[in-house]
Amino acid sequence: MLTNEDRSRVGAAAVGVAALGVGEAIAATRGGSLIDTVGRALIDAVPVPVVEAAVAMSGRHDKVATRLGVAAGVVAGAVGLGGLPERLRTPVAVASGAGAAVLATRLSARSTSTVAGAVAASGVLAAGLRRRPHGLLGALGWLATGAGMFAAAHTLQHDLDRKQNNDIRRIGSMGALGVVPQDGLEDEPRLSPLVTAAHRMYVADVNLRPPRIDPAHWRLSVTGKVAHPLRLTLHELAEDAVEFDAVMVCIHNHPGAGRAGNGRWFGVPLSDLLKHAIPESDATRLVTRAVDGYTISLPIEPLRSGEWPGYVVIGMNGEPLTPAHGFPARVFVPGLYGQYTGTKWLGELELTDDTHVDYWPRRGWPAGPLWITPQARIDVTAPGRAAAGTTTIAGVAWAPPHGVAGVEVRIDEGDWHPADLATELAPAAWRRWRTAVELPPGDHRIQARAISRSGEVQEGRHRPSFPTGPSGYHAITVHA
Ligand SMILES: Nc1nc2c(c(=O)[nH]1)N[C@H]1C(S)=C(S)[C@@H](COP(=O)(O)O)O[C@H]1N2
Ligand SMILES: [Mo]
Repeated sequence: MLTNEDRSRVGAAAVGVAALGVGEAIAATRGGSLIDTVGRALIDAVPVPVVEAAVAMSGRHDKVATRLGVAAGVVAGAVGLGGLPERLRTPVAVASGAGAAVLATRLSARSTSTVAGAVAASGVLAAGLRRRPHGLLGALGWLATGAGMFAAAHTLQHDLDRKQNNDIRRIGSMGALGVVPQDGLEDEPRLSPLVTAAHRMYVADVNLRPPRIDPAHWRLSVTGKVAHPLRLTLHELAEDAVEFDAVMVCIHNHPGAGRAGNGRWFGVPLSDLLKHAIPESDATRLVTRAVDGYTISLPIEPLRSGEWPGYVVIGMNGEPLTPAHGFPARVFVPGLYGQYTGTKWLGELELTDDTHVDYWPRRGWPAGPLWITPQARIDVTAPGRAAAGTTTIAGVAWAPPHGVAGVEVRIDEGDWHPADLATELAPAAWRRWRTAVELPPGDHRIQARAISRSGEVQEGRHRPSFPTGPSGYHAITVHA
């Protein structure tokens, strides 16, 4: 049997669901989201060890996990609110709504609708919790309201996404993927493709949903310490863009994981843009700033000289960037880890001095930039059961920007044996490899390591991602 206390808790939780649903629906009318705004505030506020643990635990589903966490937090908050003396409930509900509204103005690109959503949600919360207890039937009514509102929010967001995708489709091609690149290992179907399709590419960022950017109004501005500020359209950038092949790797990619992908990118060399803008003599940092204010900065000198070939990228695999991967533009310096390479959803390149501090260093990461270390991943054979005798082992390896000079494989901590390397697409791209090993019956541990053309051998000692990047070998266990 439910006690009265239980009933009132269930009722308060249901009011919490309804309040969040109403807020979410109102925010969605112009593409905002209350849950995502609070989620982003959470991501920005929790200490780095908590972020690291969450990334490790939730992997590819980190965004879903964050949203569920926010929703659970709001519902728990509503239950807590319901337990307060009556005279405190309204002020606390209003205060939490005001807090969310302030966050929205600071963090959300669509702040007006998100602020309206926060106000509406706190109103529903205050009204719903004015009295208690609620009967179970009443709770069902609040829950149904919440569900309907979430459905409405989903439909609104979906329509806006469809409009954005249509805008992107109308742009047409970005680069010429006439021929599909080949490296000679096309007969190994279980191996990762040589070029990662955009929809198969990992997604890593602090936004719970990508900012929606209208390409007709978007401009890239080059500002700050320059003699000749620039304002460029997507079309103007496309006229000066070139294609290049390179692997993008997240610093959270521990050996064997999937936070890496190889693309054929289309972009304007940063050295060209800098030449046109004419940096002033005291300009030392290039700040890449996303439309939502997120920044990653890079030293100007090696970019200007071309020592680090960096690009403003506007296309991937012959098409415009997808929203998840930074449409309409991102900065990419092959060889640097994703969180140091430049921002997605680029709005501005600002030339400044070394007083600028970026998002990640403010949160405890080294100022960087940090370079990707050589890594080999085993894709074939899958962990588990393998036939005894000759078994194919194959995978991908990278060591940007110098390139992969060798991949070696060993069984049960035995001697390292070189694998065959596929044709290299580009030094900064990933390189596929394959070998055949003899497996006696029993359990075996198979490991691989990469060696870069600069002589760097993949480090075998395990190291976590924080603070300078992961190390260790990918290992799979098979039963032959
Ligand atoms: N604006 C913006 N750009 C960003 C990030 C971000 O959070 N916001 N994350 C960076 C990180 S940590 C990585 S690994 C790469 C990931 O790019 P992808 O999602 O296209 O794979 O984007 C980088 N650029
Ligand atoms: Mo990352």
